[in-house]
Amino acid sequence: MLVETSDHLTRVADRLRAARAVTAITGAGVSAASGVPTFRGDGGLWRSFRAADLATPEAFARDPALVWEWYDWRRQTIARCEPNAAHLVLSRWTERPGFTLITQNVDGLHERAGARDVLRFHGSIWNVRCRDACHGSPPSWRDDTVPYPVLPPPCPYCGGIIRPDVVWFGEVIDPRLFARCAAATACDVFLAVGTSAVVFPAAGLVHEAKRRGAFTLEINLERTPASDLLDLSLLGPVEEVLVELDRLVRLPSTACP
Ligand code: BV8
Repeated sequence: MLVETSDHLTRVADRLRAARAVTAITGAGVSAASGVPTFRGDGGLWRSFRAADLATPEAFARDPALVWEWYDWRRQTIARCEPNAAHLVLSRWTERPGFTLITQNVDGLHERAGARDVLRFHGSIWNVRCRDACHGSPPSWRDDTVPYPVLPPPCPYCGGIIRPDVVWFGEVIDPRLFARCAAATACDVFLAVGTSAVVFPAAGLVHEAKRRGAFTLEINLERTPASDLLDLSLLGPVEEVLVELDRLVRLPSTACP
């Protein structure tokens, strides 16, 4: 895999090395090697449900216990997972001035790998909030309880119930967060890493980066609806491709003087 794309990788490494601003958005493919089920791949099903059937306010209103069974199962699964090589490379890249890491993932593995200032586009499975935004409760708080003894978990402030502090389908992205992510599309290189590019508005960020003149590429196991738009599609396991890219970036430049 790496051999046939080595010239592409070298080109990308040269661009990354020379870039003033680099932005990456990650999806579930980055965490697949850690054992976290992706949304639309083989692991995308839970019992007979698709993620999109459960990750909605309507599903939660209809059956909060069922939705919490899914989230509690995911939290238990993720708690047993470790960051993989892709998370570690991206964590190192967040130390570089001008680098912005946006993730659609809610698993927290980028942060556990040490990444700084991760823009969590869809929130975190480890944060919760009162379903009713009760008077005594903060807007969101961290809760690492695994597994929950009772589902749905009660709100400690009002005795109602809590919900995962994630963005469900049909819910809007926090406008301030969205503005920071949109601003980060003004960059020299924009990477879409391990995402099927089907969920909007996250998938629209690469289109915006392209419109603003960034060199745009995806690193994925398969082509996506964004592939034809991008300057380059690197097909391969992201936990291998990013490691090789990182190695090349750290070599002296190969670009002609
Ligand atoms: C919004 C948090 C405005 C929850 C997630 C009708 C009504 C309402 C809205 C819509 C509608 N029609 C369309 C919409 C918009 C909707 C949308 O985009 N729907 C899609 C499905 C058509 N979006 C929204 O609703 C958004 N809000 O639009 O607000 C609005 C409001 C009201 C009405 C209209 C508009 C909010 C969307 C947020 C949903 N929440 N997550 C939770 O996680 O529990 S999305 C969920 O999908 C995850 O966050 C996930 O990250 C994200 C994207 O999926 P991917 O990460 O790409 O994962 P996937 O499995 O799909 O792909 C993985 C890829 O990796 C694959 O390509 C695979 O090949 C590859 N891969 C696997 N292993 C590897 C690999 N690649 C490399 N290496 C490997 N090892």
